Amino acid sequence: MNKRALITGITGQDGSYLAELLLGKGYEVHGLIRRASTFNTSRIDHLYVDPHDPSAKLFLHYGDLSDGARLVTLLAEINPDEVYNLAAQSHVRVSFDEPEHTADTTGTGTIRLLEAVRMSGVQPRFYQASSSELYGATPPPQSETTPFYPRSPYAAAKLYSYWITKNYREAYDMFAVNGILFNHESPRRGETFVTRKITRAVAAIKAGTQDYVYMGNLDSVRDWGYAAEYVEGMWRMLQVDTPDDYVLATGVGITVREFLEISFSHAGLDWEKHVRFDERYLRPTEVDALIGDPSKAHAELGWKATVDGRQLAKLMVDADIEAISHAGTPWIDTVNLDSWKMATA
Ligand code: NDP
Ligand code: GDR
Repeated sequence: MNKRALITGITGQDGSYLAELLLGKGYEVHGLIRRASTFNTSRIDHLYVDPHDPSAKLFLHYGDLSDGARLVTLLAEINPDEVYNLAAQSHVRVSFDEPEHTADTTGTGTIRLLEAVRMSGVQPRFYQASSSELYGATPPPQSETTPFYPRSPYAAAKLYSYWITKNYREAYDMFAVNGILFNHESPRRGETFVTRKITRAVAAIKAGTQDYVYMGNLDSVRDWGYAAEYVEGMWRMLQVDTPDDYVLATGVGITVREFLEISFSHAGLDWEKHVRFDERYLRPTEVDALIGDPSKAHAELGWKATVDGRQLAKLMVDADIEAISHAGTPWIDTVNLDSWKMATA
């Protein structure tokens, strides 16, 4: 029998890569999607097969992490072997504007899902999308033993989710793990996160449809990796014998300024001519530097990132330039990672 997985947040960046990975491994994949007035499935449309087709392996279900009863009935109906909780209000800056909503989705949503697992009587392995934002003000390098110091409503909500996942592991003997993932990006990254904002702007400026991009703090340091590699790490965390928490990171940190420089120069542009400051992109409390130590994941899961922030900037610029040239969206990555690495080695 093939395994069955439920992914919350399947329409997001990570959800789409994880769905691809699991379908490729022969899983039956179920995804929770929110009802919206417009279609919100563009990242997974290429995976969709009409459910009437006997070959269909991907099934989508309406639901929301704010609706606990729905989660119970859905879990009972699907009876998954693995649950990946990726859904969240995931934007740090937005969490200062919508702190209560962020707490409800990114924090309380996790306990609703964990309780739904218990109440429905199913026994899946459970993955919680924890974040390097938990470290906040604690300086790098950050590992599984580094103390947390959240600096935003988003990070505080994720802190609750981290601890409640750990508590359910200890209290109810659940196979529940936290993946503490450092920033990971891709051509499918949401357009308002800094990397994608930059690479889309580079493509538009290069195409002559935009002159400037307005940015906030350029001094912060992030450890940017490639999302397609990180979902493999998530899956590996659920395949081990004993549940535990793991950092996934590249171990390489660069500033937003350096990501700008690399992205613009890759397209033959001078970033200083096109970047302007707008204070609206500043955060009331900033996270200055995140650089992960992924040695535990390497030793115990055999997982290692091969693409760092410098390579990622070029990969994402290439994809956005390619997408703009045919007025498309790069949901289906136009860049094959292996051929890209060979071409730029
Ligand atoms: P995205 O913002 O791309 O995707 C978030 C997903 O959550 C979307 O599918 C969204 O649905 C869904 N969602 C939001 N609110 C709800 C809700 N109330 N009920 C059900 N679904 C909801 O995030 P990423 O893919 O980048 O990240 C995945 C997870 O990993 C998130 O929890 C994020 O916080 C966490 N994380 C991400 C990191 C990164 O660098 N990408 C690093 C560390 C942690 P819709 O499409 O309808 O909006
Ligand atoms: P982050 O990602 O907050 O690290 O959270 P984001 O890309 O939003 O910001 C990274 C850094 O860039 C600075 N910055 C700007 N950020 C945005 N979005 N827009 C700007 O114009 C801009 N200018 C400068 C920010 O101040 C910040 O220092 C992401 C999310 O995916 C979380 O869900 C996840 O948990 C963490 O990564 C790990």
